Amino acid sequence: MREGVTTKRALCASCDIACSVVTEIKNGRVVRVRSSDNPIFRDHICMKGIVAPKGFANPNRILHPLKRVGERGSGKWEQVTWDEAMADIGSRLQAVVDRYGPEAWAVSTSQWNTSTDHGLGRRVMNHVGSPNWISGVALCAGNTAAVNRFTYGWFPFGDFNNTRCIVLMGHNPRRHSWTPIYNYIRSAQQRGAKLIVMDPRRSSSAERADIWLPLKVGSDTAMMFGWLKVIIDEGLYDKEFVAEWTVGFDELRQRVDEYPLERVAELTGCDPEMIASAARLYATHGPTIIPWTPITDMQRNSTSGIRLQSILRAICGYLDVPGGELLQGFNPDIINESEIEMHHVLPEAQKAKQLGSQDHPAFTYRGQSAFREPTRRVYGQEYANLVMGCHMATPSATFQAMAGEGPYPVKAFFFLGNNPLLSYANMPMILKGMMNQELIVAHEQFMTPSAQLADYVLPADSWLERPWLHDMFGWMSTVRFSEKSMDPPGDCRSTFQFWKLLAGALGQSDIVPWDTLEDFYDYRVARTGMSFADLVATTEVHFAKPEFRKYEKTGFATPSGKVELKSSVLEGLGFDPLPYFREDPPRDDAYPLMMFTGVREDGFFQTGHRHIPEMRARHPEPEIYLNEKTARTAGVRDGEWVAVENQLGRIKAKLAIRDAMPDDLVRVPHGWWKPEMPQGHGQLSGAHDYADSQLCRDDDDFLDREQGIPHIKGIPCRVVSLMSPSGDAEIVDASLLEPVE
Ligand SMILES: Nc1nc2c(c(=O)[nH]1)N[C@H]1C(S)=C(S)[C@@H](COP(=O)(O)OP(=O)(O)OC[C@H]3O[C@@H](n4cnc5c(=O)[nH]c(N)nc54)[C@H](O)[C@@H]3O)O[C@H]1N2
Ligand SMILES: Nc1nc2c(c(=O)[nH]1)N[C@H]1C(S)=C(S)[C@@H](COP(=O)(O)OP(=O)(O)OC[C@H]3O[C@@H](n4cnc5c(=O)[nH]c(N)nc54)[C@H](O)[C@@H]3O)O[C@H]1N2
Ligand code: SF4
Ligand SMILES: [Mo]
Repeated sequence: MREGVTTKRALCASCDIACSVVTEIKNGRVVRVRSSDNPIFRDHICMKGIVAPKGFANPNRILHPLKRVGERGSGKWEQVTWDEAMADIGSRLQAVVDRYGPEAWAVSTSQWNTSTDHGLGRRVMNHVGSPNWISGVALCAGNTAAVNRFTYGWFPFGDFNNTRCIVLMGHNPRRHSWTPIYNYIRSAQQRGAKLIVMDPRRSSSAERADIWLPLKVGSDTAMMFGWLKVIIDEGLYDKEFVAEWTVGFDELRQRVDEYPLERVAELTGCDPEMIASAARLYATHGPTIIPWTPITDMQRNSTSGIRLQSILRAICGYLDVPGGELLQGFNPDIINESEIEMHHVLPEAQKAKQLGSQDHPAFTYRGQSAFREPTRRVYGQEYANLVMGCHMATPSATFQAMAGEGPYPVKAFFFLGNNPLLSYANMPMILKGMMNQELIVAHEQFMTPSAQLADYVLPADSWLERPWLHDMFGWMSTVRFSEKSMDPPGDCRSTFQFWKLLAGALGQSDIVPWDTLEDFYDYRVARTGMSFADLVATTEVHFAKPEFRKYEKTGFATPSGKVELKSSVLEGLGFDPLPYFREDPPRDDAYPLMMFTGVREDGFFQTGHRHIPEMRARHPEPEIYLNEKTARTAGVRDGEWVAVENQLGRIKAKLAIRDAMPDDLVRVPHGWWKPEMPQGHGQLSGAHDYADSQLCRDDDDFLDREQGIPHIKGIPCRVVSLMSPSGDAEIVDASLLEPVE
């Protein structure tokens, strides 16, 4: 160890996968982040984790509370204290609640960025009386968790260590993208496990796959119907499990019969023989896992797609078996976040007002209420807010209400660790909604385009600067611990402190009665008989005792206690109880190409990290991908600036020719803005030029019916040349590092 350097064990929260890392500290500051010494976690680290000390020490970091002094979005701020800010925020929020009702307050967060929220935001909202909480998890894992419950009551996590086959539906973990999952897949393959990949693009996972199905963008749900057709027709499912533990098999079979392989081949553009081989491999080479994929979280057929994944897992006998899909339940030794949220205090009449719940109820209180009783029966409590996704308002409906388009006004909007303008669909509507607010509060580390529109921007701490008790989003029953490595700079404070201060400012200090985050953690871990300080110092992971086929004792947490292939809950909500496939709406000749947003960039997490020179060097500009033939037809050339346009909006990007792209498909990068560009309404640091949310539609043809989430994997568009370059400043030397993909 170098002189004067001490170390701490931490969990990286620079993305949402929480790698175990070691921080090296000198003179009270973290100088290096490296991979954990524990062999279980070694090599779970990526460039974003490594660059964290530099990223958080960047001069752009917001260090003090800022209060807007000019017009909204004028970029004029004055520095205030937390006390001054919170007193004013408390009274202005109270005024909104008094005038319009508590439902006029909406909050948007994402779990990982605000890792010390722990359900306290919901707890405060539930006491105030607002159901209108939204999150990026509506497009990413939270919604999958909610939809998985329809079939078997919980959200399984794949047993990567023992599985014999892995199916990636679009999902493409890489060395610098969800590194632990990438490492698990690589080591499973080294053990001999098979890999099946569905991806329209020849991704790096597709290249390593035993079977690659190059399906049409957005057609995953049709593909799974094809698999089921083969598996059911050829009798490759677990007949005993189906007979004993499922309901609705005959109806499912009838629905599946509507999808003969020729039809599936047409809908997906894949060879029927290949579809059949993949299905046979899935069913016969088990236990197989279909790890959660965000790709089916963001499609028109998302609910059916996620349901079909659940159905495949169940009928092939992979639920809760070693090497299969583990239904872990809560860790019994800690107070879980669903308990902290206290959903029972929010009156039913307020729950019923949750935005979006009438038209698209799947993950709202209304859609999930049928699971309260079964969840109590199996998991011992009524509310299981897995991955925070099981009691959300619908984002699009929330922004419409904010914009004054009914059903009632929303007039105060808070966002924590979230960049709403860029992180949902239909940025024009989000912008309209934000400009129509009486109070906007942001808890942020950086002046994002969204924060630029706030009344208050409150400075957030980072994962280096706080301890963390990570309960794996309530999804798995492991609990992990992170030490605080250094003090936060300036006036930066944790999300825990944010909610504590807000509860105080609303005159309701008793809602968050703990003085410090550590006190709160002591309360949460009391059942272990240890303090948080002891646990964090001695324990890397706290496991619940592993048990398999727990359903044999408890049944499944569905109304029937069985796996519901035909969902009684969806039927009760007035939806088709069986999965189905909605085809693309008729095309407009003016938009001959299809786009998707995604292919995550190594150096950034979502909309963040654009301020870090080392990361920007890898991706100085937003890039769209086309193959050579499509570029030629569109009349655009490699390296030139182009516009991508559709009925909703337009973005600019540089064109990169990639032969891994299929014909007529455009990859649009997610979440682009440039911190170095002018702030404020008008430019929003380049968000108006580059943000993909301007192309992500949320009209009915582009919304999943049950959940109301947008279809961002397959949007018609066109690509046109921009004759004059945008004049954007060159950022840094792009040759510093070679791109990986
Ligand atoms: N470095 C880095 N790592 C990250 C992130 C980051 O921002 N940066 N973000 C993290 C987060 S929050 C997430 S959700 C994940 C996302 O990570 P992934 O799930 O890997 O998602 P993407 O990289 O967007 O795209 C994966 C693949 O989906 C394919 N694809 C596009 N449309 C479709 C479709 O309709 N069907 C199918 N089957 N495939 C399709 C694309 O061609 C691409 O190869 O990455 C995580 N990891
Ligand atoms: N249009 C469109 N929308 C999408 C997607 C898409 O591809 N296209 N992808 C979806 C996916 S997969 C996801 S995961 C979501 C993600 O949605 P978000 O969670 O909103 O995404 P981020 O870009 O990570 O925004 C997080 C903000 O949190 C700040 N932050 C980071 N750490 C902390 C912290 O410790 N405390 C606080 N208070 N703030 C912090 C960062 O500076 C950043 O500005 O977006 C979804 N939305
Ligand atoms: S993959 Fe990278 S950014 Fe994500 S937790 Fe691990 S080290 Fe941090
Ligand atoms: Mo995500």
